Amino acid sequence: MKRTIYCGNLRKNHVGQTATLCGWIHSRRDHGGVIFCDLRDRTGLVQIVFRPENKPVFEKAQNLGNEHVVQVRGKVSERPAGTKNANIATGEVEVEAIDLELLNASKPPPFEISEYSEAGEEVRLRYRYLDLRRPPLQKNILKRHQIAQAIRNHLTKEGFIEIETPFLTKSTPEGARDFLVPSRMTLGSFYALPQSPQLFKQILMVAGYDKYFQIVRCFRDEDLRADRQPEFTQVDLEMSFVDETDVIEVIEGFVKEAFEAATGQAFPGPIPRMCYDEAMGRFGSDAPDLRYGVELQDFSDLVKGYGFQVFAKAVASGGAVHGISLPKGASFSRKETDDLTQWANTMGAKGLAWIKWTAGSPESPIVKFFKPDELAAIREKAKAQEGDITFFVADAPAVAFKVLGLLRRRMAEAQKLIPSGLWKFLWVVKFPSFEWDEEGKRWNAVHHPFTAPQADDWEILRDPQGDLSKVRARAYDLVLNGTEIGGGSIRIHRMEDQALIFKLLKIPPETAQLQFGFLLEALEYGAPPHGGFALGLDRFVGLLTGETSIRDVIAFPKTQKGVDLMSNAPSPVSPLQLRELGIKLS
Ligand code: AMO
Ligand code: AMP
Repeated sequence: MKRTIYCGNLRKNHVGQTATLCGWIHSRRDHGGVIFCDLRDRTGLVQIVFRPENKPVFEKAQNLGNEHVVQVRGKVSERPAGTKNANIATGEVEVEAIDLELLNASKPPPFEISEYSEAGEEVRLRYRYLDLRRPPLQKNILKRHQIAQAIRNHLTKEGFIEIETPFLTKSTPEGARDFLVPSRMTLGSFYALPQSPQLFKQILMVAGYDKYFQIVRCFRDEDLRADRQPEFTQVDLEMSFVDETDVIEVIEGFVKEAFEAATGQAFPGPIPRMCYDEAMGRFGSDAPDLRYGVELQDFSDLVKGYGFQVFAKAVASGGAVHGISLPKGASFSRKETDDLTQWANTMGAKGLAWIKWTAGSPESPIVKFFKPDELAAIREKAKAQEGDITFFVADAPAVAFKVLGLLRRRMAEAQKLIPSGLWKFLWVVKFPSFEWDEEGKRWNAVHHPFTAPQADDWEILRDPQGDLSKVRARAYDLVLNGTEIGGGSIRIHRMEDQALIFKLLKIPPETAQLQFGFLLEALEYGAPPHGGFALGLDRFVGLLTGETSIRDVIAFPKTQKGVDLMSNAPSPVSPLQLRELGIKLS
């Protein structure tokens, strides 16, 4: 190593020593014959002093530009009184340069390498290596390492074995589109990049490696958002001879280690559990944010006999009327409630009714449809105080939950109801196994088709008239502050059970055979009962570092359009490459 110490580690106790530093020129200031440079490496900055008495070195220093790479040997000295800088960790010392070697020059960077960058994300992603020199990103990347390390250490200590699984493989049914890789050696055939190692980890259980884990890249071709990347990382694990409680215990173990490594705070565990139905009913979401109240209420039974036909008819036709009350919402203007109504329409609601509980009588275009005692009953059910507003959606329960769940979140953000510094973990359990796909007129698996149903629900499955919407899965999702950060389940481990699920999902045996025949075959060779989980590492690190986008915790992320602005991937390939793959573009 050319360096003897990192810039950011120099302190008063090094005074008198000679140090060799390597790094980037952060800034240079000429002060009446003395040159001061801030030298930066990944630990921070230190001030270097070049004096004219040391002529050859001083002359070299005159040509230093920002982001030039240098090696400096010098004597550590205490800064004179009045020149100390309390804002930086090395602010009590400086280095009197003895030697200077320019290792490489730099073009002027397109944006300032500093804590706060005004530069837009596009230019930062194009020059990601410069962006990554900035302290906030360095902190995130380092924290990500510490979190991954804590998880790896913990799972290893618990007896888990890290095993790699293939990237060039077959499609995994996690519900997104696959990224395909054409095969040159088998023209016309394609590998699929794995959406997760789901099939392989189950097969590892059949193979007897009963505690598997992997910190692994997954690939999904889906529409991207702040918390979604086309390639992302999971902490993936699988165990044999376990039930939900065993898996959850292991996960809480490594999540605790990671949380404490990242935040230095005590882990707020054990993590409470909530059934899916309760989560939807109270929060309108399967990933509820428990940092604030504002819970949904079910008004269906109350309003079904009242005179307001929109509500009564909705209940009569099998729908429901749900609502939420927002503290101090009575001050909303007509424009604000109109805008919200319009927004609710775009989210799929037929309407958004509201009542303002003002000091006099309640205000709303719909109050005229209710008698005074009915309004009083509604207000009581709504738990509304004077000055609040209650919003109502009358629709199929799924629509009402969705719109009110989104409204709850939108209002909490707008009204600043979310306290900072709170960490609310939650297990959501007993998900429905299946959801009805109106377009395809078929049932789809909510998780993946290998998820076991609750033991009691096999009866419904085996009954040809059984109502599949009632079947509950042995699935569990981990939620942190309203974001789903992971999910898993106990799996089906008997071939005949799996075959029944495929039949109910209308997956023809040929298709099942083609897509995951290898798993089905493996199930016939002594598959043990098993279950597992996958944590979305990017999302978890994003939340722990307080970032709003997971792009800020990934070294080389892609844009919303799936583009790597630095390497320019994806990009066209040469005609020769296409010919070799037997591909013609249309
Ligand atoms: P699931 O599909 O729920 O489960 O994925 C697990 C977790 O991965 C994260 N995640 C993502 N993060 C960033 N970008 C994405 N595009 C993305 N997609 C998912 C989420 C999610 O909770 N094989 C199962 C796990 C199992 O059953 O063991 C699986 O992949 O945080
Ligand atoms: P209308 O009778 O259609 O003029 O509706 C009267 C009020 O009820 C309006 O404020 C609508 O926004 C509201 N409304 C209509 N349909 C629904 C619905 N499905 N859920 C909630 N409110 C609704």
